[in-house]
Amino acid sequence: MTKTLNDNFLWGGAVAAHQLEGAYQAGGKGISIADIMTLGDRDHPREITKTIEKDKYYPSHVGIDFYHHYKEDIKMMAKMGFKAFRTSIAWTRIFPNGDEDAPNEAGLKFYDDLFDELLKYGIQPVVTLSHFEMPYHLVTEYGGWSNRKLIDFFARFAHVCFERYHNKVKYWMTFNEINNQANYEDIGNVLKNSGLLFKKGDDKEKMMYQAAHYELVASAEAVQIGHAIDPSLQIGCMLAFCPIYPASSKPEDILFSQRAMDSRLYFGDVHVNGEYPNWLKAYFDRKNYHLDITKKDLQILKNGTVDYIAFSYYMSFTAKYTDHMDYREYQDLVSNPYIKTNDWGWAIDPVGLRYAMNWMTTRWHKPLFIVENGLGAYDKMTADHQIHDDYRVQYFRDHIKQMEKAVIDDGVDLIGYLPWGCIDLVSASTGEMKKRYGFIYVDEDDHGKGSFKRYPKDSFYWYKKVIASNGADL
Ligand code: P53
Repeated sequence: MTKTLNDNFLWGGAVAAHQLEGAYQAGGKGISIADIMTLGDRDHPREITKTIEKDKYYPSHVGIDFYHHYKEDIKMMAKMGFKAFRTSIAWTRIFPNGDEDAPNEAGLKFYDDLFDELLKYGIQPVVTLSHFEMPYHLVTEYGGWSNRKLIDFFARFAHVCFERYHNKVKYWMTFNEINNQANYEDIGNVLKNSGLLFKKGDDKEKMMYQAAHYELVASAEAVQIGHAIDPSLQIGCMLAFCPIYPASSKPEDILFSQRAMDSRLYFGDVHVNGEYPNWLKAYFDRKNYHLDITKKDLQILKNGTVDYIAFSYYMSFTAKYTDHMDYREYQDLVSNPYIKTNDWGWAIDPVGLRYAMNWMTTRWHKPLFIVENGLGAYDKMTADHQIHDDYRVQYFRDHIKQMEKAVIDDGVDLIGYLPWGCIDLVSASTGEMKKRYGFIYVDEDDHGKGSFKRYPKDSFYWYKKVIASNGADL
C-alpha cells in the first residue's frame, strides 16, 4: 500500500459558469434560470421572478466578471499549482433558448479560449454540462424537465460540446448535484435541478421523480453520445453527498437513516447500475405513481452507465424516526450534538467525508472524484489587502486528512480533489458574495460593487504548499 496519493492526482478547484462569469448577455447568451434569481441571504430565500425586474439585483448578471478576467484568474490558479479546474458550460451561451437547431458560435468560441488558456498552464479542464443554469425559455415554453422533449434538447447540447471539446476536455459530468431535488419542498432546488415551477395543487414529489427520470435518461444518452465520439472520454454523474446519520442507536432510527440515504442517493444507483432500486419501484407502486418510464428508457439507462462518480461534500445530516419510514428531508432532520456548524448552519464534519468515500466505494465500485468541498465564511480584508483565513485552512486540513485516510488506509480509488469556489463567487443558495469560499479574494460586495481586484488569501499560499507536496504538507 502506498503511503501517498498517486503522482497523477488531480489537485485544483471548482466553479460554475453562472456563479462567476457574469456578462450574462455577451456573445448572444440567452437568459438562464440563474438569471431570474435575485439576491437573498441566509434568512431570506432568493426570489424567483418571472421576468428580469429593473429594481432587483440578480447576482449572476455580474458574477465576478470572470468572462473578462479569466486570464488573470487562471494565472493565479496556475501559481497555486492547479492540475485541474472544474467549470460548467453555460447552456445558454451555446443554445440561448435551448431549442435551437444550431449552436451559437460566439459561445462555443468563449469556451475554446477558456480551455486553451487552462491547457497553456497544463491545467486540465473538468466540465459540468448542466450546473443549475438551463435556458429559462425551456421553463416557460416546455415546463422544464417535466417535459420529455428536454431529453433531446440536452442530448443535442451534449453532442455539440463533446464534438467540439473532446480533444481538450477528458473529464465530464452531466447534471450537477442531480439529487438536491430529493428535497422537493425547496423551490430553489427543484428550479435549479429541473426547471420546475410548482403550481398550487401539484404533486411535488411525483413531479420531481418524473423530471429526475428524464434527466437520468438524458444523462445516460449523453454518456453514450460522448463515448461514441471519443471512447477515451470519462463521463460521470455528480451527486451532493450528505451522509445521513441515525439520531440514535434505536433500530427504527437506523432503518430510517438508511432509507433517507437511499432516497437522496437512488439517483446514483440509476446512474451507476443503470436501473432503479427495488425499494423505489415498490414505493412508486405504493404511492400509485405511474410515471412515464418506457422500456426504451430502461434500455438507455442500462447502456449509459457512468465512468466515475463525482460528488460534492460540505456537510452531514442526522435523521430521526418519528412515525413514518418515508424520508421527508424538509421535516425529518435534527441537529447533531457532536458537530459544529458554519455561519449558514451547515454541519462541519470532516470524518463524514471518509464515511462518504467508503460508502460509495462499497456500493458502486467506481472511481470517485471530489469536485466540491469547502467552507463558506465571512472574510475580512485588512488595509494592506491581506486575508487571514486560518479557519478555512483548518477546514481544508481536516477534510484533506480524512480524504487521505480514505485513499491510503481504506484503498478508495480517487481521481482528484477540486475544492469549491477556489476563487470567491456568487453563492448558489443565497446569491451572496459575502459567503466566500475562495483561496482568491474578489473585492466585490453582494450588490456587485467593488474594484473587482483579486487578492490571494493566506489559504492561497497554504494550498500551494499542499499541492506541491502532493498532500503531504498540511
Ligand atoms: P452555496 C445545497 C447543499 C449543498 C450544496 O453552496 C449545494 C447546495 C445548493 O446551493 O450546492 C453546491 O453557494 C453547488 C454549488 C454551490 C455550492 O454547493 O449555496 O454545486 O453551485 O455554490 C456551495 O454556499
